[in-house]
Amino acid sequence: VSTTVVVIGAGPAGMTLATLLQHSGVPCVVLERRSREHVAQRQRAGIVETRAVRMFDSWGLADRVLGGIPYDGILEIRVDGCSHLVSDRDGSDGPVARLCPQQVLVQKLTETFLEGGGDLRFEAADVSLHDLTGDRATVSYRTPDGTPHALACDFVAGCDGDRGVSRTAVPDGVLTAHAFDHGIGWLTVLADAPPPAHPLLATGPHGFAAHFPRGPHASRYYLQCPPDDTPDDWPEQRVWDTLRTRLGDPALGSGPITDREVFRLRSLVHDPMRHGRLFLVGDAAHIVSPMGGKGMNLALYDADLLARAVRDFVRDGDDTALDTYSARCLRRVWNDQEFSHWLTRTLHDAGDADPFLRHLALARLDRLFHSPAAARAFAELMTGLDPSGGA
Ligand code: FAS
Repeated sequence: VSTTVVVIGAGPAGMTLATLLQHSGVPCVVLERRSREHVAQRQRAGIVETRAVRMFDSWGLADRVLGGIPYDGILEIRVDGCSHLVSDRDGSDGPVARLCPQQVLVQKLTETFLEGGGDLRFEAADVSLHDLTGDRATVSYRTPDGTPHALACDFVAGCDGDRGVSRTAVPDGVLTAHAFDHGIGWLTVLADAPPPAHPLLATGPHGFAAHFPRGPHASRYYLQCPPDDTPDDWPEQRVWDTLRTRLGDPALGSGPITDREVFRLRSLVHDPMRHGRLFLVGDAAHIVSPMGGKGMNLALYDADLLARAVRDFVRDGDDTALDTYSARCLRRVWNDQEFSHWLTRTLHDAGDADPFLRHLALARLDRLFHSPAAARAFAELMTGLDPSGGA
């Protein structure tokens, strides 16, 4: 059997790409390892940035695929208990960011794709890629009953995340991995607890904490912790006590904790994001610390570029955008890596770092809170509309 694009992975990258390809009349097949139920409940990101909202809007899909509520653009940064509000409003016209939980976006994209007759195959096992530099590529896999299948295609989109199979199909020495480990651990907690009025980042002598909305009755929290901690080191009472101390809010509401994991803040970029007929999209190509809220939004950016590039090739035989896909994605990836790195370093150094670094970080925040030019630059980075990241 053959198609134009085989999309591996049905997360934000895969389902955005598949829906945009479908919208462009380009045939594709999506192969997802897990079940629909499992993918639908995977809770991670919570903000679709302004640029991504306008991207869906430009495709005429925003109302169909974006749930949640408009984001008022206000971010609260609390330094040593003192609150400062910064805004992502940059004065540009058009729809604004949305507080749309990642699983809501993925569910709506999946519904839209399937309602449009899309070919999405869940529980596809042992996916493997072949002939990526030949005249046509082949993707083989097994259905749950063990039956082997093979799909011939013009392009393979590796949307299978950081631990997927597509990147491993690239011969050694082709990709360069640029990795950075901040040496910082975060405990991330999901709870059915009242969300904050605005996304909140807090830093001070007791360390970093954050509180984000994840729907009308849920919250995601982050707590800086030793990188080698495990969730067992953080029983419920310690979580709430530490959050109340670091957020400077003794009356912080609590609720049942529904997920808890510890991870190291790390960044990773694979270059190039293409090998022959394989195009890497989203986390399969890059990982960024959640601080800047850019991980999922970068996946949406890559998917938009690849959909337009494949459409240009299929419709007009023009492969220019395919040839420049990797360079254009990487320009934004590094721009967002730099923003996330800056924010991660600043908010952690302003807390319990060595005195000189702490003063540097406090000076950066002071500039952000008092200089209109610094606030505007920050707003552009928050919205994703900054021109330095590419169109
Ligand atoms: P995903 O990992 O989401 O999806 C990959 C898909 O491929 C999965 O469905 C997987 O099952 C499938 N797959 C894997 N291997 C396969 C195989 N061999 N065959 C077939 N299918 C396969 N980002 C933000 O922007 N803001 C945040 O606040 C934020 N918070 C986060 C919190 C946590 C705890 C984590 C872990 C991440 C967070 N992120 C955040 C980043 C995250 O949202 C990713 O950027 C986003 O999921 C990337 O989407 P995809 O590239 O589609 O990868």
